[in-house]
Amino acid sequence: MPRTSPLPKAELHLHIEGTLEPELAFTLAARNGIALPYPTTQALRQAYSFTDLQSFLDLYYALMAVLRTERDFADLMAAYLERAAEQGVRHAEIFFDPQAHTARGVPIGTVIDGLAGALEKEGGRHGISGGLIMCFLRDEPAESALETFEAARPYFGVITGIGLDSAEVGHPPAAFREVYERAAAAGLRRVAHAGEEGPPAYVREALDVLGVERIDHGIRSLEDPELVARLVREQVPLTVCPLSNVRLRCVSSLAAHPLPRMLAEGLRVTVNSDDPAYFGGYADDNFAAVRAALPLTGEDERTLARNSFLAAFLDHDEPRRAR
Ligand code: ES4
Ligand code: ZN
Repeated sequence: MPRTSPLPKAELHLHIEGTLEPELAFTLAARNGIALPYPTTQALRQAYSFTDLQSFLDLYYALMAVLRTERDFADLMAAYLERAAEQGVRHAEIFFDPQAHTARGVPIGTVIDGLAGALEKEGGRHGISGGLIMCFLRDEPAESALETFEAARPYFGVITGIGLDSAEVGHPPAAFREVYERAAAAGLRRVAHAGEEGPPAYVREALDVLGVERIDHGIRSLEDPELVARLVREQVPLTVCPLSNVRLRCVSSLAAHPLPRMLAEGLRVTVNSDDPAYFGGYADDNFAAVRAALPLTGEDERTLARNSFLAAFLDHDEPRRAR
């Protein structure tokens, strides 16, 4: 029997800039008087054929040029929350890349005010609670991350945590120790991308040097049985993104995705959408894709949805504030 409404879930691995659909990109480009190097939304979509993480990142950063004003960031967030609500998302911890905007001359306050304002207002309207996770670009110097962290300090009241993203291989986590220490001291939660394209050693380093509470992706952890045993023992959440892994060729096909093995190992795995405008789907689209391609039971799907709430930075001991 077809499911009429999607399973309630938390989205824990979503880059807000990765929700920029071609139609909105063209709207914002026109509004800001920016020329895009593609004649139509269709032509832009046709460019979404990636060979690895870097080939995606090149387009992802280039298209951000259309995001300039507080209203642009608010519109981006509002459009995402509308899609998320349709997909059964009840809680979303949303990444953003401040350096990708400040490097273009957009003040960090413009970015955060736009995103946080819309998350509060539109999230409330859709019944979605959420938070913002400020990510640092690991292919930029650690000093830049520290400067960005300090520039964001006045906004820590609307920031849940910090993360680490962008090109992974050749950029191990340890260089960012200082900013993670400052984040912990400031009471911010800590996550990092690791084991997407990079080796299991980066996952260990993120845990041991950065003190992260979740690993984003983490699929390459499976190459290291001792690491798997530790992740199971400590129930470290792994925010896995199946459609992303296939589109960026970290995994050869959905049918070959290690998600069933990860569940069987007892890892606290969740299913997420990463950059849904680029990779072919939002949260429930990822659930539907793995349901169609992999031998998952209904109980597995409920485990994945339950894990998303257990892995969220919700205060499990406190009653949730009613909206
Ligand atoms: C990203 Cl898929 C992925 N990996 C690393 N960094 C990213 N930033 C946006 N999407
Ligand atoms: Zn990601």
